[in-house]
Amino acid sequence: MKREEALELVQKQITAHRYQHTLGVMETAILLAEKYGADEKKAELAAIFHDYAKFRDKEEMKSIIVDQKMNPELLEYNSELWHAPVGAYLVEKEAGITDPEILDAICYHTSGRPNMTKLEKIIYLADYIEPGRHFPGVEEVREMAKHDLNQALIQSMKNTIVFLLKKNQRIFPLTFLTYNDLVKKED
Ligand code: DGI
Ligand code: FE
Ligand code: FE
Repeated sequence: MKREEALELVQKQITAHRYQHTLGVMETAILLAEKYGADEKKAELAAIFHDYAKFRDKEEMKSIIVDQKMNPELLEYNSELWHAPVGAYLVEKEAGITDPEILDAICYHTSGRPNMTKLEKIIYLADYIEPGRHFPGVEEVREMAKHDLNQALIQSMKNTIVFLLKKNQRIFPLTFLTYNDLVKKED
């Protein structure tokens, strides 16, 4: 699918602010793919569609999680986590994207997962460091991303976990599993 067609489909689903974020993730993901040797076209499409389901009704997302037999544990955690796996499902169903690498990058863009592919890492990181992001610690991760994809990813996950802890939010187990997997590989 061409960039313009994908952007048009996504623009109908999300707010103007989220669309600007999406453009930032797209640019960043392409740069990271170029730098770290991943498929730039797949990075572009995964980035464009990564937040496709961000504004879907919670009840609709819940039904999809149940009906499609996704991890039921999702329902016990923050509904902010749902748009990633639900997005992967809807992007296939509604936008006709069938490439499993792209769909997995969308599915795991919020939690990550153990044994992430390069494309999955790139989408996770691009989502975190795109130019429109301004939270504490993001500049450090941007610097790391210039040299080491895994170190940058570990730092962004650390920041996210600490951020959630400070808000007294529970951490989705897959987030911890991802973090542990990445750190283990750096030993
Ligand atoms: O959709 P975005 O805002 O671009 O970013 P995202 O998909 O990475 O994250 C969406 C939200 O999910 C964000 O507010 C943080 C939250 N989140 C990420 N990991 C976890 C989490 N929430 C819980 N409870 N547990 C997690 O492990
Ligand atoms: Fe997201
Ligand atoms: Fe995002």
